[in-house]
Amino acid sequence: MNKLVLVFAAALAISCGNNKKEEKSDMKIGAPVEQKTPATEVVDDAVATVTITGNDQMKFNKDEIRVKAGQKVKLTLKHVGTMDIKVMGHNWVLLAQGADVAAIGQAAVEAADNDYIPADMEDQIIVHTKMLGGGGSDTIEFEAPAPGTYTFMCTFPGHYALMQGKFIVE
Ligand SMILES: [Cu+2]
Repeated sequence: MNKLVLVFAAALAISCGNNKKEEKSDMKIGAPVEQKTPATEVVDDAVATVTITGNDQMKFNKDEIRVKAGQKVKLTLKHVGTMDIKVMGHNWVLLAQGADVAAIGQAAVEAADNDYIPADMEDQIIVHTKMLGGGGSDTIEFEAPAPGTYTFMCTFPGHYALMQGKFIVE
């Protein structure tokens, strides 16, 4: 099973190339920014390409992201506002199942010197982007974790109450 998936993934990677992926994601970027879009932009079976934005109103444009188990996730966070990183910084942090969102959000306040990632809680964090100010962008790649529902959040002080959502692995 796994071997077959790998062969399939390799074949797709060879046949699709990068051009097709970029065309598809550009089409999605053209969608209205303020609309909450639950969908994931699935490029092929092996890679889920996701773009999520944060703005000056302290909001992500998605409150749900869905990917499939075994997929590689290529996630881009864009800060579409103009405010400074010190005032309205945003990151995208994927938490392990069972992680305490409020505890991490509160601990992050003390972690300014570590990009607002509390070092002693990194075992509850699967992956994260860097912190961005207005106009910034960061892309991360990771393997989708085991099927289940995870929480994503922004750990900038005070943001997690509004800036969190569900990351669902099917
Ligand atoms: Cu934020």
